[in-house]
Amino acid sequence: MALRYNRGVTPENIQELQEQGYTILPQMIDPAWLDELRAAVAECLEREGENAGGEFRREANAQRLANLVDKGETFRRVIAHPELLAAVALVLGPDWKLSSLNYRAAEPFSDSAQPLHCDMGLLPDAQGYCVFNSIWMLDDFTSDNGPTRAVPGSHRSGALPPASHPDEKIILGRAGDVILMNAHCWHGGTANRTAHARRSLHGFFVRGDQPQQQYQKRLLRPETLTALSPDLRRILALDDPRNDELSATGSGKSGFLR
Ligand SMILES: O=C(O)CCC(=O)C(=O)O
Repeated sequence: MALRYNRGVTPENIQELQEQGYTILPQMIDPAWLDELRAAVAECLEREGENAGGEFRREANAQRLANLVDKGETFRRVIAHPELLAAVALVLGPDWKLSSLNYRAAEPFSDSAQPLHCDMGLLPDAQGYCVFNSIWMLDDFTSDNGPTRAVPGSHRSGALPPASHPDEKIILGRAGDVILMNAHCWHGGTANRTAHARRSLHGFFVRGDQPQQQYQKRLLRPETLTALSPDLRRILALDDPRNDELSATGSGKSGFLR
């Protein structure tokens, strides 16, 4: 496959996001950062063992880690990426915040029971779209290792999806690419038929009037909080009383995990 380099959010990306509901930004993660992210994920999985993902939910046939903002500067670079944030604002408008930063891998030789879903089970409302996700590929997404699937244009259907759909398409890419998605677009995981985990990070954002999936203010340790820049504090809605009210009781909602 020819090498492609990230050139920012192009007019084609914007058109795909608007019409299809998702687009790919190639090579947002450079090789050194990719190595760092993979190593940081491996370290968290090792350290957390069977508690991994416990700040949120566990999922059969998938490895999960939650609350990654608290687990290293290398992860925090994901949620502050300017091109990502430009795309978030394009879909959600000016009033947005991080909802959660998680890791998910389709386990080797596993079926995914993950149905098509809209994130947090939310539909657009009178104010427009309220959920946006980004899937950061830590491995190539190939036709047989559990790539993400999505139904193009479904973000405009105004409905929640059936578990699967004849028009669903798999989304392929190279390690380092990022899928930007209007998360009302029906999407989900697929089976991994290879011997290797298919790893990814999910940087998930919501409109300001929605609760965070993981209430960042409560989850971040004091030593993390003191290391945050003003921009990161804003991205995480740490100084936003409306977010405290919305998120303190914890939405903890998933589009499909109960
Ligand atoms: O990892 C994937 O391919 C998609 C997973 C997903 O949509 C989710 O966990 O909400």
